[in-house]
Amino acid sequence: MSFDEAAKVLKEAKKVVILTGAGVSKESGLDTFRDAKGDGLWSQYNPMELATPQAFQRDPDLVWRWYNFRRDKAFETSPNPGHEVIATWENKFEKLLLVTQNVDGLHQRAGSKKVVCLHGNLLQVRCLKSGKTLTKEEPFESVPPYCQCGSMLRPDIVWFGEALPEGAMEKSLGATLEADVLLVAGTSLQVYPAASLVPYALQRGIPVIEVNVEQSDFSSKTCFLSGPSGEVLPKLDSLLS
Ligand code: BV8
Repeated sequence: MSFDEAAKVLKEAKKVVILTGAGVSKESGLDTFRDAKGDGLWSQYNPMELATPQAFQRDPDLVWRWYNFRRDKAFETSPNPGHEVIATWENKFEKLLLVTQNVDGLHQRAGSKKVVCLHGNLLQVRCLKSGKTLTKEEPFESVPPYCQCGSMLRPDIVWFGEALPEGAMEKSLGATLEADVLLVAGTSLQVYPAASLVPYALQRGIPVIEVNVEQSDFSSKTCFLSGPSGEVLPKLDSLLS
């Protein structure tokens, strides 16, 4: 399928589900997850090992320094045209649900309201004792931070081996089942169960438009639009008006 064919599918669509990953934040200057090591200090750590409850248990200071580094990066960046187009599409389609794997909060800052955050949010923390979540949109002076109750706070992030927020996948799969099209942008589709939205849509014959700078395991079955999402999504949008 080409750009024009993808635009035709979107033009005829009433219900749209969008799944995004770290690639849509790349043009805002944030590293993608697999290269979220940043430079210098973090180059010797593997994000796949730091984003686990075991790492936090073993060395909460180290894990907190990594998340604080990523929080600070997220504060310094702004949404890019890819985030902005997705936000405007909430008013373009009869029904649109954004399902994101990203934790940087950039979709919300771009104006997206109907968002399922599958993996949590860097701007939220959770009390280890009570489980209460707090939004913390300014940098921490020191980490690990502590709750007023005296217990340590953890990032309100879904780590590998942890369950996704209750109902998040059910809501995402339910919307995909009803969708006329699933658009996937900026994700390697390597993390589950998030990536399962794609085979779920394909099995039901729902068209899947994929926006990425490199192919994924599913690209032979999707409508693959090659290019950075910050350029491809505005181009698609211009074909819809
Ligand atoms: C769970 C928070 C069960 C942390 C993250 C099958 C079913 C279920 C689970 C599994 C399964 N198989 C394996 C598992 C276990 C595991 C898993 O998926 N492992 C993988 C590595 C195989 N899954 C889990 O552990 C999940 N939990 O299943 O729990 C359970 C049930 C009940 C009770 C207990 C347990 C939890 C997974 C969540 C992990 N947390 N994030 C943090 O961020 O610090 S996932 C992490 O990876 C990020 O959220 C990231 O978003 C996500 C996915 O990566 P991508 O977003 O795709 O980013 P990536 O870097 O990989 O790729 C970037 C892409 O962008 C590339 O394709 C690139 O080409 C593209 N790109 C670059 N530039 C651009 C671009 N595209 C467009 N434009 C550009 N400019």
